[in-house]
Parts: sequence; C-alpha cells; structure tokens
Amino acid sequence: MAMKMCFRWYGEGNDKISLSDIKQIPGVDGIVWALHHKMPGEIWETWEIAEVKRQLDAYGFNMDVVESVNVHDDIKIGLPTRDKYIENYKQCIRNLSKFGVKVICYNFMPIFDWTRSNLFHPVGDGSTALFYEKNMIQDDYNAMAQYILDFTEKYGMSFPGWEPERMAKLDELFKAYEGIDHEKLWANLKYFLEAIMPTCRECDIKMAIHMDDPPWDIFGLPRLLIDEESIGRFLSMVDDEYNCLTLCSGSLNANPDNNVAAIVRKYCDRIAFAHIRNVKHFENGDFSEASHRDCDGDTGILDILKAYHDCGFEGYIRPDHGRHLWSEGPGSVRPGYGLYDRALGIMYMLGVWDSLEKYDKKENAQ
Ligand SMILES: [Mn+2]
Repeated sequence: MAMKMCFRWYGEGNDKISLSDIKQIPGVDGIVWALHHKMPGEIWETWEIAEVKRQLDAYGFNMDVVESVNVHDDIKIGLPTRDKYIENYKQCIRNLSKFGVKVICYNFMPIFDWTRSNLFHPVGDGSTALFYEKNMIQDDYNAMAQYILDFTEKYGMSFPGWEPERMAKLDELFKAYEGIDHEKLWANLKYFLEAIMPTCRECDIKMAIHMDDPPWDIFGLPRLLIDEESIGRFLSMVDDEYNCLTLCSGSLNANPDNNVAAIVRKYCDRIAFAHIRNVKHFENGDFSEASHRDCDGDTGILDILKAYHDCGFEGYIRPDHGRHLWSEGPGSVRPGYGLYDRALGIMYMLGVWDSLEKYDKKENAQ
C-alpha cells in the first residue's frame, strides 16, 4: 500500500525549478502540473497537453494530477453563459483523459484564490513564509489585490487565480457577484458538478475540489468548503465516487477549530489528493506557514499522516507550500513554492510514512 508522492511544478519557462532538480528528491513519482497560460473557460488542446507529457516522460514522471483547471466566473455566478463554459470544461476533461490524467484539482472560490497579506514574512530563523494578517484582509480588496499584483509585476510572474486580466476588472467582478450568497453558490456548484459527472465517469477522472483558503468569507464573498460539516454537505450533495476532495491541511487548519486528522478519517474514501502543509497560529487570528515538522506548527502533521495511513490511503499527496530557504527570496522563487523546504517536507513525510509501514499495526482502519 502506498500513497503516491507528487511535486507541483509550474512548467517549462514558468518555474525556475527544473525537472532534473525534482528528479533528485527521493520518492517523487508524479508532477502536479497545469497549462498556466490558460484563462478560466478556455479549452486545453491535446497538442498543448502532449507537449507537457513529452517533458515529463523524459524524466519518468507521471502527469496523473492537474492543479488546477480553473472554473470560469460565469459558472460560479450561474449566468446563462455558464453552459458554454461547462461544455468547454468537459472537453478539457476528455482531452486530459487521453493522456492518462486521473485527478483534476480545482476550487470554487469567488474572485480570489488563496489570499495572504505577506508573501515573504520572516519566520525567525532567517527563512520566510507566507503570512496572513487578519486585520489586513477585511474591507479594502483593491489594496490587497494591488499588493499581490505589484509583486507579480515587479518579478515578472503570474499566480494561478490572480490573472492580471481578471484583477483589472475587480470592481466589475464584485458587482457580478452581488447577490451570490452561500446558498446560491452551493446551487451553482451542484449544477456544475452534476453536469460534468457523466464525463468524469466516462473518462475515469476524479474532480477533487480544493478547500477554501482561508476557510472563511473574505471581503463579503461567500466561501463554502471550510470545515467538517460543509465538506459533508459537499459530498452528499453530489454523492458520486468521481466527486472528490483535495484535502488541504493548511487551508483547513488556518481555522484552529478544524481537526484535520479527524476530517481525514471521516472522509478518507473521497480524498483523491492530499495537500500537506503546517500552519502556526497566533492568538489574534493571524497565521504563518511553517515547516512540515509537526512541532513547528499547530496543524498536527503526525496525526494527519497517521490518519491517512490507518485509512489505507492510496491517493496522491504532495507537500503544499513550503518556506523560502537559503538563497530563495522574492524574484528567485514563487511564493510558497521553493525547492528546498518542499523537498525537506517530502523527506519528513516519507520518514513518518516508512516508519508507520514498518512498525505500526493498522489501527482504526476504516
Ligand atoms: Mn493546498
């Protein structure tokens, strides 16, 4: 029994980390990839996917997991034009299946993807990490977006979910989402999933929704996948083995009330893809990302890995964000996606996992 270890890579010419670097990390079988130049709603053409496959094949990596095929705003808002974008999404699924893709990670967060107030916050040991200052992310969405966009422009990079083309129309987007409350967003998510499930079954591709990050409403925008209860609602709303989770430990545990290990045990059979990240909480509600070592944060990495092991997890797993170490800093590394701390995280996870395999009896198995 084995989980399948992966590493996220942003693609040739779009990531300073090379496939050759990644190949030297022990235990990595697959690359979590995407066509990052694609806007939400666009079809991923087979020749474009074939190009990535050729690059990964050269190093013996599989391309089983895509993160992300982003969902067009019209689908989230529920506009009449959504059907056209859903058809495009189905075509993406079909095209990806021709190359053996097994899992599509996506999210259903309105307007903003992951959100942080500082991308390179000092951790205290000379390294830096992503940081969330609660007070900074309250009312002024333009200021927050400007911080991210200034950064991406200065260093000539773009972040998934933060496309400048979309961010330029921020006020328009907020207007379009007016009246979209939690219940409407749930209904639009259900409509989307029910429409694509037959294609997923036909193509044997699991849709794995990422948890909302952070797991609470921001700037008055509703967020759905925030805790054990809402995950349960999501899974029973479209009760299909192809409707799955990307269970992100760091996203969920930004709220200290979320016991991620317990959530893993409860929903393990529907977790297609696991993100492992450690978070350190501060009393005022701020949080910082931390190394994967259990005691460096509050997320319970050991308990989480034990839960996956007990459940016989055979899905895909990757280190989520890491800190920026040694020579890594603004301009030389994508925030959260340096080489070194994620490689250390993999060794930590594999160390725990190998020990469990060798010494632990299967307890609490579900
Ligand atoms: Mn994640």
